[in-house]
Amino acid sequence: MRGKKDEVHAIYFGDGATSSNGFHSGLNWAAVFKLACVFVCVDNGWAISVSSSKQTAAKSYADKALAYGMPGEDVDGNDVLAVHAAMTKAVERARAGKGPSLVVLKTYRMLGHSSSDDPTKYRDAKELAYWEARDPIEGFEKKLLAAKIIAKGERAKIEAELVIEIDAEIHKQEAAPKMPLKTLVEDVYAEVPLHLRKQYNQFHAIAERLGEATPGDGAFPL
Ligand SMILES: Cc1ncc(C[n+]2csc(CCOP(=O)(O)OP(=O)(O)O)c2C)c(N)n1
Ligand SMILES: [Mg+2]
Repeated sequence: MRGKKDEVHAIYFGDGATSSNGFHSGLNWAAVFKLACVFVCVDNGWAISVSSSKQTAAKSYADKALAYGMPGEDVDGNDVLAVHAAMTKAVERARAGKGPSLVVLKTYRMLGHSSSDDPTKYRDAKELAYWEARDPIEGFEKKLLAAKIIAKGERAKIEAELVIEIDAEIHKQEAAPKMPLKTLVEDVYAEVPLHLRKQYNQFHAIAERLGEATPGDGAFPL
């Protein structure tokens, strides 16, 4: 609501998040107030070890949009152009003041949820092979080669250039000053509530003891 007139916000979340209260109240609120946003569910079929069949009885996560009065669309998340087309449509709708949409990108998570998760414990190797054959980058490269937009070997060159660009940004951010510790509790409420001020002050005492606090990180008055 505070955004500039042509500003549109995309909210990305996994299939697992669709069972949380925030998903339902967020979609409902955004639709009622016709907010300029696009909800993007990255549906990889698994929420850590919980499969989508245990997550929802709906045919698709996109069907949930109907209840909130917004369009919901299932998209092949491994097809770059299909994703671009669906997002363009949803962004234009939001920008025109017609309200939010839910875009569900069907894809797969090739690795675990995190480095401490072992997906071989709950997933079938056949499923992995099925998705391996549908790698979105391989597929897009094939399309670009067939359309003669890129030449053979050009992908490696693009990748090398991107690694250099990402590396430079990482070095820049690593050298940037640390964020003030207080931002841990200052980014949600207009005024930091008492329970967070108390928690922060305890945390700040520890940070000071460990030499991690800098001037300006000082405790809140209670
Ligand atoms: C509000 C909240 N509830 C529960 C959790 C615990 N939790 C962490 S990840 C996760 C599943 C997330 O599923 P998804 O977004 O589909 O992630 P993926 O396994 O695909 O990486 C859950 C329930 C959490 N982090 N926050
Ligand atoms: Mg998931």
